[in-house]
Amino acid sequence: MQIEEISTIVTCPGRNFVTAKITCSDGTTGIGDATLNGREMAVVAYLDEHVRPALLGRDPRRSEEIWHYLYRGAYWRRGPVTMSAISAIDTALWDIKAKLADLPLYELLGGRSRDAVMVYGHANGETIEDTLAEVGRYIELGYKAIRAQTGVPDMDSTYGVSGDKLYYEPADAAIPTENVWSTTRYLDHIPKLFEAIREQYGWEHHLLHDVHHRLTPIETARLGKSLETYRMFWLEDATPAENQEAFRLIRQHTTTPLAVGEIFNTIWDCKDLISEQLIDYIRASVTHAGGITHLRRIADLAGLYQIRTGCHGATDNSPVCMGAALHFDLWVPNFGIQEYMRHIPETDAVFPHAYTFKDGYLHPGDVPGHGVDIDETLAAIHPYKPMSLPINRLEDGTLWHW
Ligand code: CS2
Ligand code: MG
Repeated sequence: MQIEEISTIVTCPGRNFVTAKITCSDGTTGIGDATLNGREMAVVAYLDEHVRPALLGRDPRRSEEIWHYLYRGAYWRRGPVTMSAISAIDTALWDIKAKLADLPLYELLGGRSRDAVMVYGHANGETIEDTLAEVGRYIELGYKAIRAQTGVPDMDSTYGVSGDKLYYEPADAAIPTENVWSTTRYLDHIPKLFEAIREQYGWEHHLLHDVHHRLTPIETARLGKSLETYRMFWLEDATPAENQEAFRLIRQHTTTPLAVGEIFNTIWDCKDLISEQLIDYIRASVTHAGGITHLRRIADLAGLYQIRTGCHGATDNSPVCMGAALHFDLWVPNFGIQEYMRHIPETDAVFPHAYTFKDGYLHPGDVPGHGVDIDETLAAIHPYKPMSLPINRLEDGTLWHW
């Protein structure tokens, strides 16, 4: 059996997605998500120019060897572009492997460790009142866990707040939109949001919040302490995590659980965070952290230190990522939670899938493979649209973290 063709399908049904499709000599196909928000075409070039020629003719069942062939063979290891390309190929090969076995992907990983996958939705609003209403809507939709984000008085924008409530798409212009940020105003305001949520909705639901890399470690410690009263499920990406040691300082000051890792792309990005138990949830995703093959390794390391998974699942992770992630989530012993930002109907039409939502849980379905397909005819009517993520500045113009 051989890899006969590898194609990259770029489509923009509401937002840009890149899908790697592998076709085998027996006709079996598999797909993987290769979307890197704002840098999509870099991954397309990597796949078309450097991966495809090297893999044609190889045995698709040798997925572990192919992973190392692409990782070590690149010489220039790691990084989001390389690892998104490897992730997409790996996911497609696991999809093929499961189809050849005529089994849902989770069975090949070790079978179910739970009945379904608890997910969290995104409630956001310009004001605390608006966000409270959105939290209520997610509770009505059956969510057990809700991420809450709100605008900050006297700030024109902040992360995670959008006009469109159910779908949040931050890549909003070809040339980066410029946002302005004030840590002081933000730190004064956010505790009021969670006080209001607990006051109005009580303690039955898990509450999450994403700081999106914008604080220093000591500011994170301050925010973590100020939120302890509201029993957060996690505080996410509070400070840039390249400096893994920074989390030692945070840990000295607060018991608020910490989640990090959606922008990580290998185990090396989080080895110290995990082995020193500096975080509580690892957010690495199937799409950006080396596919199923590598994400299993990250999860197994995390499991040694009682750290749980909380895979990234934003709108720029395609339904292919969501489908593969749900098979991973159903299996992984140290599962924590799965992010679930719903895709718009236009996107779902291009990516028919077997996963379903019910009462705050997702289930991947039981069709062979990861259960997601791509309608290439529909995909073709949505041409790529250059879009970038915003940049962020402090009020004095200093470039900050978006
Ligand atoms: C966010 C993402 O969902 C999240 O936790 O951090 O929406 C992130 O902003 C986007 O994936 C960036 O493309
Ligand atoms: Mg995030």
